Amino acid sequence: TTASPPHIALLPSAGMGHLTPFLRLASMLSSRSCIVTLITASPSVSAAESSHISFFLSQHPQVKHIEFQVIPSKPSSNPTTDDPFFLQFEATNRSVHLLHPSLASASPPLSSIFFDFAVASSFAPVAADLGIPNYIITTTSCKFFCLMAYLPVLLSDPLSFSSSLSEVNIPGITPMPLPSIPPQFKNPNHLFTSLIATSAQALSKANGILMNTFDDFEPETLAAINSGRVLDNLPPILPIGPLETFEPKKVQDQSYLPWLDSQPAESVVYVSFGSRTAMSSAQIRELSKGLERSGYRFLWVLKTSKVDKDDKEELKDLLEESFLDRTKNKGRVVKGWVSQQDILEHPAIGGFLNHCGWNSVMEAARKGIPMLAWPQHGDQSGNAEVLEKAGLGIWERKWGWGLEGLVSGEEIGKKIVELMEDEKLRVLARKVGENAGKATGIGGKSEKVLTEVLEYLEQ
Ligand code: BUP
Repeated sequence: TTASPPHIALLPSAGMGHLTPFLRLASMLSSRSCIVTLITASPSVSAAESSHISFFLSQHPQVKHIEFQVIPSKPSSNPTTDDPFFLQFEATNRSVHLLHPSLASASPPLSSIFFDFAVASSFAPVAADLGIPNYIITTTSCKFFCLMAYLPVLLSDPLSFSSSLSEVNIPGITPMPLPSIPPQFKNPNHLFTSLIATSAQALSKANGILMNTFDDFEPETLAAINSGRVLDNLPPILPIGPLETFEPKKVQDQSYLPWLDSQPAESVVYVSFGSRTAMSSAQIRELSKGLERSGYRFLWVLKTSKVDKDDKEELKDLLEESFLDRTKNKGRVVKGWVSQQDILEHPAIGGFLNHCGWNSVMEAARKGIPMLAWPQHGDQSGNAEVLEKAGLGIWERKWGWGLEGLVSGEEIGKKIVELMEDEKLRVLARKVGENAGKATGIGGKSEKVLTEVLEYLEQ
């Protein structure tokens, strides 16, 4: 008999950084004729998440959808954080057992379930009970993943994050400088820390860990973790990136695209800090000075709140009118959601000033766009290290965590000039783009890894 295509359920967790790779993978699986069920938590934290889920489903009518209500958390019950995304991780963990009946009765029966690292601890028992292979998806770099996987060991030694040490040692991989470690990791009771440490304990129970990265981008780290040097109880780490984007082009009102069309090739710096960074108004002003000082053309996507629904400020309240006036031929400042994919694909873009959210890094890698890394929080400094080492960009370490200090316009301006004028970097970044294309092309390493997983699930 011929094998029938597998039925795969996907369970993302909160935030666009987590949802995006799941939607992309869901689209890839669906186009490889898998039966796909997308499971989403309701209500979602941001407006971007709900609109992207609806849009994805409208583009993929063949994909089944299960929506489940999360049991909300009381912010006061977690004194360590008021981050709505972290609270949603926790709430999702408290709610995923509710999914058991609908998953057990899925038709055709599920062949496998792919779920986010952030819900691994509570969902692993459900997956085990269903008796089907299960895969954890992690939405960060392999390097930062190593740190998360090893976190329980680090937390068991009070000296691991001692400020007398300059770096954190994880067996098998290059040590991580202490300033690159998220500050919350020093507090084992912080919700972010305890969530990651608890999720890490579930890793050994999965059939594999799927990762949006590729072998040429993080060769040493992938080799170390897959040879058991980091931890000896992990399942195979499966690099399948950079994930293909499915978002059709030019679906929103993108008034900046005609402007980009009229700019010379590789002349524009694209500036974005992702969906969850609320930059201070003082830093926004310095950034505007830096962009103007650099003399380069720019497209700047500006956000002022952690959750998009709270973003009420208008450009004229954030930036001096005289700045907008002086730069009206040189740049565009945009509020709201943009299609980053369309922007990064545009020939006018020559550099990317970014927070190093891992999806953004992989999108820049696919296109070979040189980056100026300015990590803001979480995994982003770890990711910055990776992209710098891979030749995709530069990073000014002394800027520290973006959300903690203030970098002057003068420094920002200088660094932008450095980014845009570094011809060697441009060549290296282009090479990264070629390697990314090879990895996902027919017979490429990432493509083979995914094909093997799907063949295994077909049997
Ligand atoms: Br903002 C924004 N348009 O306006 P990251 C983001 N994106 O297409 P984050 C847009 O959302 P975490 C916008 O291309 C990427 O695929 C962007 O994910 C897209 O950063 C995704 O880059 C954002 O990983 O998440 O949102 O800060 O903190 O989880 O890394």
